[in-house]
Amino acid sequence: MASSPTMESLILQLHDISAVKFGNFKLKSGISSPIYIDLRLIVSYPTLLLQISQTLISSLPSTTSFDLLCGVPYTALPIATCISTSSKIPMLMRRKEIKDYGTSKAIEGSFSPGQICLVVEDLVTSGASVLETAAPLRAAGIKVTDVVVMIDREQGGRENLADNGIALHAMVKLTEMVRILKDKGRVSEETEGMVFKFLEENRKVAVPAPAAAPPPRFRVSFGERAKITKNPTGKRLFEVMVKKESNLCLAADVNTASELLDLADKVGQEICMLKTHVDILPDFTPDFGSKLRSIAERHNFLIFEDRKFADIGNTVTMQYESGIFRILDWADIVNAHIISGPGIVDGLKLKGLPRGRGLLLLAEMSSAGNLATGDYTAAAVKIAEEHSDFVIGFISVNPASWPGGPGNPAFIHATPGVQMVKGGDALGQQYDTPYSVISDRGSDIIIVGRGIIKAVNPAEAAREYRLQGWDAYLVNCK
Ligand code: 5BU
Repeated sequence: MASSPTMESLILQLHDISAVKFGNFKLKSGISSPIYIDLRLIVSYPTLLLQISQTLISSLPSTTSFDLLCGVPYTALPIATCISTSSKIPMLMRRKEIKDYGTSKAIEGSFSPGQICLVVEDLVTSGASVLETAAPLRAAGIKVTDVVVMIDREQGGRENLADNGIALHAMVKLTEMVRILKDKGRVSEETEGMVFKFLEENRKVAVPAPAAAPPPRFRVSFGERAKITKNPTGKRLFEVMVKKESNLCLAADVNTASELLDLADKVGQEICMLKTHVDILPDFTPDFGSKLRSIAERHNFLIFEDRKFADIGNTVTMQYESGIFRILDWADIVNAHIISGPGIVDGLKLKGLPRGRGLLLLAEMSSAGNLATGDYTAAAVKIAEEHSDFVIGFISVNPASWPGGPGNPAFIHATPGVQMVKGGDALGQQYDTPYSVISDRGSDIIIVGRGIIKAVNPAEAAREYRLQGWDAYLVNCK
């Protein structure tokens, strides 16, 4: 791409002040890099700082609109300040040291919820630090849709940010910058080759996502879907979602029953559903169910025991109703594999339907290498249609990619494997973002466990997930 002279001169100046260096550098991650970029230095060169700020803002498409600016601390703060003073657009500051932004003031400056804030950053690699700044802004009700950055390292940041509903606008891409330096005789062709090779080898290989299906043109609102759902629990779930503006289910995988009850009370107002694995609680007592139900009533959420029944019909009737856990007594919703065939649904329905309970079928799973795909998923849909009085929907991962898309709007889709940034754990779990799960992949409910439980302030984290999940729902809503 041909670059403007201004851009060239900026890049040459960055090289002059050693903000961009070539050699052999050991990065924080331990790997050796042939290029090192340190943009903190620009504060010592006010003319350059000002020029960069002006070029940055002019690299935004004219259609980008915003009311506020916020620099990612610390390097981008002076850049954002320059843009703000010259454009007269007010600035906000995010306090870097505050992680649990619920209890302390995380955002400095004045704003009103609903305003749009442009994030300003110096260098984007994975996009994680931009997301760290976007999170408290969004939690405060500010809209974040665009980020402008000096240098895009082209290592997955653009994609990660897009997955979170943020468009990346870069003044220059790293490869373009190196090419300019080579063309101007600042680096040899060999060095350029080494940098390109390094970038190629360290390009964050995103888990090849199933081809992202185009966003559904529109979705029938949850309120409308409540009206067409036959099962009373399915109906109630849609109604609760509308009332609380929440499509967040907490996966309450904590160590004890008492911790679970405590957590349920803390995050109860943010969620439409709480998911349990009751067999991991060492202090389970027969009154657990009634205690959890009274919290659920107080905060108006449903209880989903993620029991994943898998046996023949006759056995699951007993597993559902009896034993130590007596799941039927307290869980509004349970789920089942269909590996054993439709008899499992008949068995669970026999006990569940008279009590008004609902069932989710496992049509897909979030873990790497799982076998719930293709024909298996299609079989789950068929069984659900045959039992739409009891089956309320599916555990799904990417319903937009199914042959019939998310399909019958009476069915609800709930998706586990959700965190703020794509990734996974060491045991095969795969994470996608709330925005991608709901808006791109056509699901309805995000199921979040460790993203909330391990947060410093789970209630605030839950609020953040709720807002993101709900915003993503509204994107395609009629
Ligand atoms: P996490 O901490 O957000 O990774 O927790 C995910 C929860 O969802 C956890 O309770 C799992 O048992 C559950 N889960 C899942 O991760 N993937 C699946 O396909 C199904 C359930 Br089904």
